[in-house]
This record gives sequence, structure tokens and C-alpha cells, in this order.
Amino acid sequence: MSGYFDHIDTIKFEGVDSDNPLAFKYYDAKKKVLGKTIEEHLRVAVCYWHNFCWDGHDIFGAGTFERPWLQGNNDQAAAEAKLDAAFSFFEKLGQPFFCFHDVDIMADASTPKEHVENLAAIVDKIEAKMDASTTKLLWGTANMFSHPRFMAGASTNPNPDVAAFAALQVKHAMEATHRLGGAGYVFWGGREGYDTILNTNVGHEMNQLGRFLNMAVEHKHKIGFKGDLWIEPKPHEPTKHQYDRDVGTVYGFLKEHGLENEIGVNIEPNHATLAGNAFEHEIEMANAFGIFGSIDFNRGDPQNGWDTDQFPNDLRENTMALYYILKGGGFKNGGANFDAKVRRQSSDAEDLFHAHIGGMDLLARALMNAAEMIENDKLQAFKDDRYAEWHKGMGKQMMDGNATLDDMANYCLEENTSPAPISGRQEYLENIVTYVVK
Ligand code: XUL
Ligand code: CO
Repeated sequence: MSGYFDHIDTIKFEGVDSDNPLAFKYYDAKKKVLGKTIEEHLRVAVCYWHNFCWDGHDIFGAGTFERPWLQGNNDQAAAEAKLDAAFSFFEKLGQPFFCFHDVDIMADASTPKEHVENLAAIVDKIEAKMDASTTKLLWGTANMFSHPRFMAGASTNPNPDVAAFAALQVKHAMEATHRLGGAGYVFWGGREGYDTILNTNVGHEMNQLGRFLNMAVEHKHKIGFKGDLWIEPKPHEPTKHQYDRDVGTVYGFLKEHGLENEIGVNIEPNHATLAGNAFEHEIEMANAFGIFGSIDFNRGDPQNGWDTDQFPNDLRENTMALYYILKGGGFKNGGANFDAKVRRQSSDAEDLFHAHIGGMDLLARALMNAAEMIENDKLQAFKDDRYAEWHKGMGKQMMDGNATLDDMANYCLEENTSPAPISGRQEYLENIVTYVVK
């Protein structure tokens, strides 16, 4: 079954003049940018679910991909065939990181006991694969949204027995992630929200989620997992309202439950846009709150209002994203996971390569653009100047907590201040970005 990718050679860096569509034009893994290699900066990851678990079905039609390992029942042999295919893909792409949900990697299970056994059986195999390669695990997670038992949520379910099943999955998925040396563990609250307020006790559900996440944090420390925990915000889909709506909402939630120093965020641009936020807004909010973790790179379709999970191709948007990621100190444990899928008509093995090559070349270009912006940081210089008054006089007194509202009001009266408007220079600043995007 690993023969599925045999007709494709290892993908090499050939540079911008290459005509070979199955070669990197910009992603030169060992090239140094701002003191680190492109590979070290981006920490690119391939996701298991869209690439190896999905057969191309949509809500109107059957699978179109004919991946051999997806043809029969998802038993241990099929899970191992999928694993062979995945690692042969990783090898040809240059050994990127990978990410998985528990159910992506394992044979189907029908009881809690089987779940634990089947997961353990495949983790043994993954460990052996990883020992024989340089591919590393970026993050693991538990899928607590596909099975019908989770239709009303996992930890936010009205039935605590469902939350107990979720606890079982998180415990074992986190332990598997730890064992495989994962850099992080993600909580995407797939159905941690609701479809109608008529049957939902919102306050209670959010407290359930808060307590559940505290238990997960306690477990992380108990087992000695040193990776990061990240919540992945999304406003809706599949539920109408999800509690982890966006970065700002997640931060308020973390504060409410005393988790702001324990859990960060895994930001996904297509989720940001569904919430009515720009991608870079979410990154900057996470930087401002000190909770930036990782990115699930993808894009939505500007004309479609759903989570299309397409591979990214907007150089300007991703240049800005990389600029703000670098300004925040860059990825530490996090990285650039492609939570993206090829289109349903892109049914061949090579389409998976075109998608990842394009995404990696795009991010490498965006990184180089962002580095150029940082080396001569006109945007920062403009901002420093714009906020300079806050570092002296009454502005500083206010920020240091040394001025009352009376003090400020009296200052205004006494100094007779009537500030003239100062241009925000938006177009000038946009031009700076335009000239660097290439
Ligand atoms: C769903 C989504 C998930 C998470 C992991 O929109 O992004 O794949 O990344 O559960
Ligand atoms: Co995602």
C-alpha cells in the first residue's frame, strides 16, 4: 500500500527558475532567514485527517480519491496501511512534522476498552516509524465531534457519561502525544457549543468545559508532558455557536477558569474569517495576551461562508501573518500545520504534493518578505513614533497608575489642550507592504 506514492520522487528545492511542478521554488529548508533556517522557522506539519483519512466525499456525494487503504473496514491492517502511506508521503516531502486526531490513526473501536487498545496498538507502530525517520510530531488531539455520542458536545454534553468518554479520549490522546514526543496538544471544541438556546444551559456548559480543561492541565503535569496545550478557536460549524469563538473570547474564558498561563491558542485563518476577524488580527490578539501557540494554515473562499479548508495562496495575507508571528518571537513549540484539503476533483496522489509544495513555497516567500520588513521595520518605526507621547508626561502618569480621572481632566483644563488630528497614514503604510510582497 505504501506503493501509492512510489511514482513520485523525493521533492527537492530547485529554485525559482525550475519548471518542475514537483519541486520547491522558494522552500529552501536550510536557507537562513534572520539567523534561523526556513525549516526551523516554519516547523511545517502535514495533517493526517484531510490527507490520509478523507476519501473526498462531501455532503452531496461519495468519495472520489480511491486511496487504497480507505477501501475496506478501518481495522488494524487498514490503520497500518494508512500509516505506511503517511510516512512515505512525509519522506518524499522532506520529513515534515505531522499532526493527528486519535481516531485518524487507529482502527475503529466500538467500546471504551477497544478504543484504548486500538490506540495503543497503532502508537506502537508509529513509534517504530518515527524511530526510523526524522519526522516529528507537532501535535496530537482527540476527535470528540465525529461519533454520534458527541452530537450534543463532549465535555459540554448534558450527559456526564459522554464527558467521561471524552476524558478517556483526552487522557489517552495526550499520553500518546507525550510518548511520541509531540510539541503540543490541541483542543478544538468541535461540538462544544450549541445549536439552539432552547435546550441548552449555556452557563453550566461553559463551566463544564472550564473544569474539564483544568482536569486536562492537571493530567498534563501529572504525566510530565512538557509540550504546550492550545485551544483552537472557531465561531461556528458544526454547531451554530461555539464557546471558543475567537482568540479574544478564548482568553476571557481562560481567565475565568484560571487557565491563562496554562493554555494558548492554535489559530486557523479560515476560522478567523468565519468569526469576522482578519488572520493577522487573531495573531496580534494572541501576542497581546501572551497566548500565541501554533497555526493551522489554510484559507476560506471569499465568496463562500463556510470552512473550505483550502491550501493557502495569498502572499500578502501570509506575509502579514508571518510578520506578526515573527514580531511575537516566532514559533516555539508551535508550527505551521496545514489544516487544509485538496479539492474533491484533485483526486490523484500528486495533487497532495502540489498542495503541500504550494503551501510551503508560499510560507517560505511570506517568511522572507516578513524578514525584509523586520530588517527595516518601517511599520514599527511609525508605530513607535505614533505612541511616543505615552512614554512621557500625563500619558506616562496614566499608564503607571499615577493619575486619577480628576488629574487627567484638570490637566486638560489647565493646559487647554485641544489636540489637532494626526494622520494615521494608512495608505502610506499599505504601500510599504505592497512594495515588499513578492
Ligand atoms: C476543524 C479543525 C480541526 C482541528 C483539529 O475546523 O480545524 O481539524 O484543527 O481538531
Ligand atoms: Co484546524
